[in-house]
Amino acid sequence: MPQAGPGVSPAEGVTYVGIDTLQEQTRLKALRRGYTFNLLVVGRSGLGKSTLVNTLFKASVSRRKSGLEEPLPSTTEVKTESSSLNEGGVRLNLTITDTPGFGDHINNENCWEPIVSYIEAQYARYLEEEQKVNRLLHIPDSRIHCCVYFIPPTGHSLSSLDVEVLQRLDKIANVVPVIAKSDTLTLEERVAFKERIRADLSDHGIRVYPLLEYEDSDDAQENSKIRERLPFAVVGSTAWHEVHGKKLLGRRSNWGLVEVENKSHNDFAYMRDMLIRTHMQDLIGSTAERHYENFRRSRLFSKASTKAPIVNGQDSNHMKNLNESKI
Ligand SMILES: Nc1nc2c(ncn2[C@@H]2O[C@H](COP(=O)(O)OP(=O)(O)OP(=O)(O)O)[C@@H](O)[C@H]2O)c(=O)[nH]1
Ligand SMILES: [Mg+2]
Repeated sequence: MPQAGPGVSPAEGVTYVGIDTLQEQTRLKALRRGYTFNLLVVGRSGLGKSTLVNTLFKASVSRRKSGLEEPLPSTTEVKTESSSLNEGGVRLNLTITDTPGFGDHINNENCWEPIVSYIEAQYARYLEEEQKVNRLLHIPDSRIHCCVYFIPPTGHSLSSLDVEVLQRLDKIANVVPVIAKSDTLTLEERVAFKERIRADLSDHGIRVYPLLEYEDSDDAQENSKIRERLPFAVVGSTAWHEVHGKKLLGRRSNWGLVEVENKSHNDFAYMRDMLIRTHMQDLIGSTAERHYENFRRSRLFSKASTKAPIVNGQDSNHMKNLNESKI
């Protein structure tokens, strides 16, 4: 009778192969390598994008700083900030890219171009690395996994500029819409505004994350709850306030304190939870599987259709690529 031990399972006569350790092997490898999550904030000028970037870092990354902060200057260039987090042995490199606001000019034609170019440049960079003959085993990932789009808290409907920008962004990235400065709306106004925006998004065929057609049945319930809450009505602040001996991020006014992370005050915590706690892996995966894949396909297709002539029996584009990869 076979003995239980290395190579032999306790069950009689069955040799233990060890495939049940595959999951653990994959987990350990992922832990060692760590995760990268890249977020982009986009919207008109002065809607609180930079404030929200700082709020996210403070609420998710550091709780050490305290006191009131200096007012933020208007953002004039694309700025990327990273932070390395380590929780329970899992390493996460969280990168948030802040963009200058747009929509201030009389003519706002093509004001979305720098943002679209930025997102595509990250895909192009990845593709270039992927196509090298001697490519890196783990290509540094700067692709935007989620684009948080700020809607002005007008209480009316989506403006034509917002529609135009969103129609371009949803084709190339996962877009999560948020109502900026939602503390300026009453609770009833918020509910009505959310409904109006959801209707506008659907009327204009704008597809925001999480997309119904790609979801697993396991995620259906959670995703439908998120969709009912979209766009997240957020409040940003980098100022800590002491309430009952606890330090809280919030915005104080004459009539009280709006707590950033209080779910009955605003949706910041719901948004943060979706981005970091529940949907990060799906945002990363869907960027690679759908948006990057679309970019890759169309880039390679257009490259193939403008293929360089054959020189001395060799495809000159291919030779150029080979030469570049040797450098
Ligand atoms: N009421 C309210 N004000 C906010 C909120 N978030 C930011 N602000 C204020 O709005 C102003 C502009 O904030 P920024 O974060 O610089 O806005 P921005 O979108 O980065 O601006 P640009 O870089 O110029 O596009 C500042 O005075 C902030 O204090 C919010 O949630 N509610
Ligand atoms: Mg800014």
